[in-house]
Amino acid sequence: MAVLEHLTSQQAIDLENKFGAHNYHPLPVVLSRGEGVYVWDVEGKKYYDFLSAYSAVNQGHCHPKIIGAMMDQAKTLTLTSRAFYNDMLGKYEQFATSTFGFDKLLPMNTGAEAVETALKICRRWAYQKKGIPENQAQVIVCENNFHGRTTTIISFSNDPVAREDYGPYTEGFIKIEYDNLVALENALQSNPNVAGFLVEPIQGEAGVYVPSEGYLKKAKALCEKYNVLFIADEVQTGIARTGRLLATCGNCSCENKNCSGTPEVKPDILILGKALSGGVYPVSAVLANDEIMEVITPGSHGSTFGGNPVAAAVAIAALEVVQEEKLAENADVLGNLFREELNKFIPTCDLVEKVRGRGLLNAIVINDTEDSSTAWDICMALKENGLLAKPTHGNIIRFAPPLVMTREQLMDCVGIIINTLREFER
Ligand code: IF1
Repeated sequence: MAVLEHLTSQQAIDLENKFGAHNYHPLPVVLSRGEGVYVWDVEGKKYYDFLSAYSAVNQGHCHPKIIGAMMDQAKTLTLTSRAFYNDMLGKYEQFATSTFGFDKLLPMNTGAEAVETALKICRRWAYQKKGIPENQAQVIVCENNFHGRTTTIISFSNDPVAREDYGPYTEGFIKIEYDNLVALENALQSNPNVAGFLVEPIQGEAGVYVPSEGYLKKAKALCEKYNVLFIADEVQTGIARTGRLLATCGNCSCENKNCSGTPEVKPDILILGKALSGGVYPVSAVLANDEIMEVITPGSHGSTFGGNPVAAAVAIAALEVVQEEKLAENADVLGNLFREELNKFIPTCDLVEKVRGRGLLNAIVINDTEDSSTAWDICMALKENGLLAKPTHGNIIRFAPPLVMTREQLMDCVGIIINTLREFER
């Protein structure tokens, strides 16, 4: 078989099963094209994408401005390594730091790399600035967190599937209940060596858990009280996904007139990824102010591809699209509409317990046992009806379309979702 000849869906699936590691259990759909809110399978069937590659394609599939920026740069200079300067990185760093309101940016590639980078910065700040004894730094994390798949990150996961049989595990983490300020203060009071608090503004993978109003702001205040760094993992919630440029909305410059206008909390360290590139190229970043970022000195951290010219060009274009197309505002308005429509439907259907989320990061909780296949079966039926979504844990289905969706498209999708759920009514 010639490598690039056209495959049927089943042929493509068979190839992956035979030659690829089985580290995923994908929905049985083989995609070959994406444009805006739509994707097509190899047989030419069209779908609404309601996952957006886990919120990496916020700007829509193959956004022409981002693709154009990538192509122009790729034809000019792709990679220099950081052994030399390049003419794109500084421009990107200036644009991104002014967009998010920080002094400095450390460029990486994947979200997990950025999380690891943030943990290294936090630990080094703890030893060099806070005076915590060497190798004693502790970072507080939340139960049911998801921050990536590296050995250190899964060391503080409580998801057995992500963690088991990968030991020995990295030490230096304290787990507390999410959205529990008493638990946070207790951990801060009883551990003199706490360096940082790493938290998702909304726990995406856990099932789109939105914390109580004011949780992030009060958590940041506790971190300030105990001289601990507040580290926001906005890899999934950032870049306009939740109806604001950032879910923490720290001094951002978003155009969203619906924004509360009162930045809830400004992280000491901000972690970005996924839609920082519009899903076009692996780009992640860690942002902090000088007094924190200055602990990173030449040779103390790096990456072959981190900050490469293509990544820089793509990220600039991806952030410009967010601002030019007012994606945060659109996500805010359409997210409210989505939850409003589903909340009208839910009382008429015993299959669905609730809908929750912020902006266009939402989920429905299916009224069934954790181990039931109902959520999966619903996603299979949604696929047949032209909409792609996937369960997170157990009986929760995440709905996260690209932020470029129109009101008409959203209402079309609401119709597909409701009609599909009705097929499963008992
Ligand atoms: C998979 C989950 C989502 C993230 C947050 C860091 C990372 C992620 C908040 C790491 C990545 C991805 C990873 C992907 C599926 C997806 C995911 F289901 F795994 F948990 F979105 F919820 N922080 N999330 O959500 O970024 O290294 O992947 O670039 O691993 O299956 P990454």
